[in-house]
Amino acid sequence: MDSDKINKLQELIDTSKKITIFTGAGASTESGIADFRSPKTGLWEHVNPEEVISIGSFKRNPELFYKFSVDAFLPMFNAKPNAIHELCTKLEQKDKLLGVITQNIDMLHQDAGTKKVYPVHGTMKTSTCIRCGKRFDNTLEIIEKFRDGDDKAYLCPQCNVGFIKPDIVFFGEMLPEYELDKAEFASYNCDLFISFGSSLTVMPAAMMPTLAKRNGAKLVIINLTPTSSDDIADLVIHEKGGEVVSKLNI
Ligand code: CNA
Repeated sequence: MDSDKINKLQELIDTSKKITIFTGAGASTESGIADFRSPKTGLWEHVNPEEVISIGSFKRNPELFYKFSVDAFLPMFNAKPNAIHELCTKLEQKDKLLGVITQNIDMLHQDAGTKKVYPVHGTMKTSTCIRCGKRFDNTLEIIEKFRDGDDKAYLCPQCNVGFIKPDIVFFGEMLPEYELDKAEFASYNCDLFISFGSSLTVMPAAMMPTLAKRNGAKLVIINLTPTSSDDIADLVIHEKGGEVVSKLNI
């Protein structure tokens, strides 16, 4: 690992007062959760999530989504936070964290104890009936029941006709307004913006680093592979995020 880059990152963190961290699926791979786009292990190697995780397809055929969920999302429920999630909590305790914007739906930031987390793509932990709006706090149980052969596990027990959908943003749905507002505020008002493990292709990921940069923040991108925002960053590190964090002194 390039020690000059680590030293520069350390200095940027030490001299910044309002840090915004952005995390994508690559921030959770070191917790054992596959991302979408990594070659071989990425979930897009086998299916096209834009089809399986689309609201139109879910309304027609929820089974497709639940079949995908057994492999793709069940591992999330046993995962533990890693060094990246812990870094966010430490920065918050030192009063240096403006917020964590996350595309992740695994709740690992909240599990690590960070409070100012804006999950712009929602969470897998809870679900809602798309017909009558009944809330469920047991997505894990529903997916497990489906895995174990109950092929109507996703049918709402309250209205008996609606499908139970995890509270994540599907392709074709709007992003949650409150989280998006907070995420934009945290991007506009930070003095340092660090992105961990995102290909920065999906909205709003593609836009947040630019917002931060435009308002004078320093921009750091830590991602195994090149991203679409590397060219505007002050520091780019193509390494595993958790390994980078383990070299820091926070
Ligand atoms: P992505 O498009 O899958 O990209 C992830 C990026 O992370 C890739 O460019 C990888 O090279 C990189 N990467 C993988 N491992 C590491 C690592 N250890 N350190 C640094 N970089 C790494 O993921 P995005 O978040 O950009 O895409 C957005 C989707 C994926 C969102 O809608 C998420 O909700 C969705 N997703 C979330 C999870 C989760 O909650 N953990 C898992 C899978 C997919």
